[in-house]
Amino acid sequence: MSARPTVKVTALAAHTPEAVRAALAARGWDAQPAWFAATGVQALVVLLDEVTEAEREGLVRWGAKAGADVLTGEGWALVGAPASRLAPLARPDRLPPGLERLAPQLGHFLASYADPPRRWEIGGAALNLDHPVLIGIVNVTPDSFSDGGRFATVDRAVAQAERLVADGCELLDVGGESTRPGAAPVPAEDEVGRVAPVIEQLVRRGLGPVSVDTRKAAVARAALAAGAAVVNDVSGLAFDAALAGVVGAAQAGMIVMHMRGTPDTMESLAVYRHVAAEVAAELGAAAARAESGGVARERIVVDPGFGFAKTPEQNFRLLDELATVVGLGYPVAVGPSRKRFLGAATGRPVEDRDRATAVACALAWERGARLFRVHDAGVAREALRVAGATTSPN
Ligand code: PMM
Repeated sequence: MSARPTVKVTALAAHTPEAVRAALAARGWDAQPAWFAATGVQALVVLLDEVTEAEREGLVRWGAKAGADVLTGEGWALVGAPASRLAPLARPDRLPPGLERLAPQLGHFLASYADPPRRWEIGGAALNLDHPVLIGIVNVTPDSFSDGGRFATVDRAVAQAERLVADGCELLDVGGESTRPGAAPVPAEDEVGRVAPVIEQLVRRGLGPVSVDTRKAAVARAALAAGAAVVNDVSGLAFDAALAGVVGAAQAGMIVMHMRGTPDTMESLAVYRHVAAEVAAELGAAAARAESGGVARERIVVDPGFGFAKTPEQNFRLLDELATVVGLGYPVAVGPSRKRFLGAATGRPVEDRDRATAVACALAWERGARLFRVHDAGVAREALRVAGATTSPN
């Protein structure tokens, strides 16, 4: 009797469905069923807050039957299971009795997990998100923290924009107010005077689409009139409640960024028990403010706001746990470019942080970010080309 070959064990990569898809495809499965099966066995962990005692008990009973891990405490439950096991919890017709309140939110999360947004609608156009999208920074502030004053004239701003576009940027973000800690506020008229002539020139020369980095409705209105297609609000609609209405009426795109307080007060507000979960919750609320203010969902991108009301350690936790922000279901932009936390890790001064920026961008791409706001696009583009090449086209 011939000996049987020993059973072979292969550890598949579990951080994306790709390895399971490839294993099934190699064994003759068609592409589509292989992909659906692979996303189904993908392990997910969701944290549910504000659950009642009865819901906790219901979840524990369901978990025991369904083979899901359920950890609970006062008011919360953490559920770990393959996506296919979690799916019934999102379906009102298949939910165990007593767990009805879970369905809408879970359904929303599972739907965007299975089918993430692939396009971002901006003013008059759409950006395709199937590859890393670079947003080039054109600062026209006299005091921006990393390139203060250098592009303060229209000609210089145009020259910088031309370089960024040549290096692959698909959107140019023009800002006229520094948001570094303790920066002096700029009156709206001064901000308009800085950004509007630059935006006009960029659009006229076909360097657009252009975004305006502002917290103020009056500045956004003037920038949109000058041809901007996106408003990038670092305050997440906390500074000027009228901003969403302006963006909505213009049918422009909007970046809603997370921060706490204002540039003056934010450093004292960098206190979190679980930074990624709290940033995602606050950012979700800000995006909901944008939607209820009139900005269509497909026009919204969210940004965790690296460096805004976060310590270096919190920025790194947030970068590692970026999938929590991606789980909100909006496309995610990140702006780690040249920031202090990168200096904390590398010991490099602000003018020598483009390599660190590129690495942070690649890590963020792997965790689901799609848009990258950078001062210098050259190295970031290379890093993102490599990172992008590891991701399957699904
Ligand atoms: N960072 C700064 C300014 N605007 N906007 C978005 N969406 N995300 C950011 O991280 C961000 C931003 C501060 O950096 P800068 O002064 O170098 O532009």
